[in-house]
This record gives sequence, C-alpha cells and structure tokens, in this order.
Amino acid sequence: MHFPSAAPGPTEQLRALLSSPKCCTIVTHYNPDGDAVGSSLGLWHVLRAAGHSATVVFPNKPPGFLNWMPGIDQAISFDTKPAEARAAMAECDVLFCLDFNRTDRVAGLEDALKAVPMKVLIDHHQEPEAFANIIFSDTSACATCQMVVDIARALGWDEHIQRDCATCLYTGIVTDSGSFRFGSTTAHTMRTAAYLMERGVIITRIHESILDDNRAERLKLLGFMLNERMEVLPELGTAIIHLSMSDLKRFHYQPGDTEGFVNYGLSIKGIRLAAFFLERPDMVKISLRSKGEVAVDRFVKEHFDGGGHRNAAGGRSLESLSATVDRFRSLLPSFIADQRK
Ligand SMILES: [Mn+2]
Repeated sequence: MHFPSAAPGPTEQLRALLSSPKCCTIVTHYNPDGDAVGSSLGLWHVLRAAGHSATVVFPNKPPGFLNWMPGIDQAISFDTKPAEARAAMAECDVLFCLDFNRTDRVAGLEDALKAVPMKVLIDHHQEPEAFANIIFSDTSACATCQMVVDIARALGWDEHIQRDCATCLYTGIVTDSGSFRFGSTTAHTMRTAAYLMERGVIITRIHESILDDNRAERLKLLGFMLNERMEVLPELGTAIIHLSMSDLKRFHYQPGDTEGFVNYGLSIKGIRLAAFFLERPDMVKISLRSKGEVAVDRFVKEHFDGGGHRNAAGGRSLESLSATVDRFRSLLPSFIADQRK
C-alpha cells in the first residue's frame, strides 16, 4: 500500500488508537455490495478477536446473495432498525468507514456519521473526501477487503484472522475483482487470496454461494434483457442495455436481481464499453463498465451525476428512461473518439 511518508502514518495512528479496548462501529455505503459487506464483516470479526467491541451498520439491507456471510445476522440495517443504527453510531468511540469516499454515500446516516468525532476511512475509490481523522486510501487496491487484510496484518493481527473473518474478506476480493479477472487484480491480490486460504477459507463454497444462487426468474429476466433490451454498436465498441420498471415487474424482480447484468454487455467480443440503464421510481440508475483505457468515471461525473473507478462507474438521471438512453447515445461518439486520441 502507498501511505504518505509523513510520520506517523495511518497504520501507526490506528495502532495507537486501538492500544486499549474500544467500542467500534463499522459503516459502509448504501446498497452494500460484496466488498462493502465483506470488508465490514471481516473487520468486525478481526476487531472482536483483537479484544474490541464492534457493531456493523448498513445504510440499507444487503442483497440476498450475501445472506450466508458469517456475522451478517448480527449487523444492523438502518432501513429496518433506524433507532438501533443511529445509537450504534452515536455511542461508538471509533467509526470505521469502509468502501466509500464521500459522506453522502451512507444516505440517511450522513448526519450520524458526521457527528462521530473519531472516524477511520478505509477505501479504494478515487478522490476520497477528507472527512476522516485517519485515512487509508489506496485507489490501486482491487477491493477494500484487500486493504483490511493488509491493515490487520500490519497491526500484527494474523492470529485474529480466523476462518469466518477470512471468508468475509475473500468474498469481497472475489466480487470486486470479478473473480480475479479485472485489471485491478495484481500479484498482491493473488497473494492475499492465498493467505486467506491459509487462514481457512473454503473457496468452492464461497464461489458457489456467490455465483450459483440464481432464482429462475432472474435468469429469465437476464434472457429477456439480452434478447429484447440490448443494443450492440460494434463501430463504437459499445453495448447499451436497459430495463424498465414494467420489464422488472413482468419477471418478479427482487432487489439485487440485476447485479452484474452490465457485465454481459462487456463480455461480447470487441466491446470495450457496456452501459446499463435501470428505471427506478425516482430516477434512472446508470452503470458503466469498460475495458483498458476507456475511462468511465470522469464521463459519469460530467454527465450523469456519479463517479467510481476508471473501468466501473455509476450515476443517475432524473430524465425518463428513453431520454436518458438517448442522451447517452448522443454523447457516445465524441466520448469514444476522445478515448482513441
Ligand atoms: Mn469496493
């Protein structure tokens, strides 16, 4: 990891902070994904093993495909238990902020987050806001989970990384690295995964839990989308897919069903950019994925009120679904031309 050289670095600050037992609360971003949930629960396990008390708070409920994760049943979701979630934030000595770079990413918990005097940020997104007292930011890390492993090991906590902890941390690395295939996957990622296997992770079980968890309706929705709602523009190396609320209703949509759908566009030979537009009651949610040098984060920031990583970014639009897709289509040729310069 690349820490600022000015002493003391974040690891030493954290070591000093945790030199006596602390009451820790861990929060992650709204719509928590595998890395958000995995890093939160992984840190929760390791903090407890190291003699601290800890509570995980999610701004809203994680998707069902993560329900099996060790410890998830003891986490508090703000959407179902708002008072408990607020209390956990108000009463902690230290608030760990995992896998997000701006305070508004915790949605309804933003005020509660800002009110905590001691915050520790562990995150791999671009350009983090400096809202925390201790900041671990590594935009080259494939997952926040990988950073949590590095930090725990730097603190000398290897013995506290037991199977359940390692299982959570491995899960986030798998989901955020696209099962070790995105460009963010490094030799260090592989070494971290190997280390977690040595700590007891049973990888077949995790990969099955994550990947072989489809409902038939979800696969039918996917089939419908690929057949009826995907537009491939070979000359622009782009695939555009969209789903309306009535499409979702037809296939008995459940939250999380469209997770990963955008990647099917990117799996087409010659496609370097995939865009997915999902109609919600209050907005259109936009997910962009790209390969290589095609930088989607700035594009989304400029045009669709969002951000992310170079090859994976998300945004939103308050226009209608068709107007949003049309606007994207009209911006596309010059965006692609810029990438080719
Ligand atoms: Mn992440």
